[in-house]
Amino acid sequence: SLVLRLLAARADALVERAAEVTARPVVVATALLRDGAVLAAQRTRPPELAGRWELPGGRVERGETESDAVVRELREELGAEVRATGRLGTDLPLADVLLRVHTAELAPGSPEPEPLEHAALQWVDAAGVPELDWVPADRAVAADLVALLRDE
Ligand code: 523
Repeated sequence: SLVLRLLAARADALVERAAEVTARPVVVATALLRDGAVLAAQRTRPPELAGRWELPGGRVERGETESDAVVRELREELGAEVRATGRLGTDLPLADVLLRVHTAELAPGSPEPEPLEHAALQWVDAAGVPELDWVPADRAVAADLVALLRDE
């Protein structure tokens, strides 16, 4: 009957909405690559991560693709213009988010990256990657990062 079909459609909409609400938000981390090196950024917060190094990035906002988030976060955090070029490694489940690593390159004419929201920045080559004090989640992609840098 019409009533049943309307109820079924309403139920489908509710299930879809529930999936949206319970899905873990995605945080993108960006391996910004140049001349066989990756840009590492030193966190200032929270206290347990401060001083340790990460691939810059942040939470994907509603209505934004992951590539959009990479471009926006690096503009906000580094004052740089980048292009997202691909993915690296597997998704890393953190406490309440999913960390997904993207690769990127500086756009032609981009300003040089600056630590607008980090304590410091450094370009790290394949030999330097394993030596750095990465935040725990980023440490998990170090081997993939080394392989990528060696291929470049
Ligand atoms: N990480 C992480 N590695 C990494 C990034 C960019 C983020 O382990 N390379 C973690 C740290 C936080 C969470 O992901 O637990 C959110 O990252 P954050 O704080 O850099 O992103 P924001 O500022 O967009 O998100 P909120 O602080 O949650 O607002």
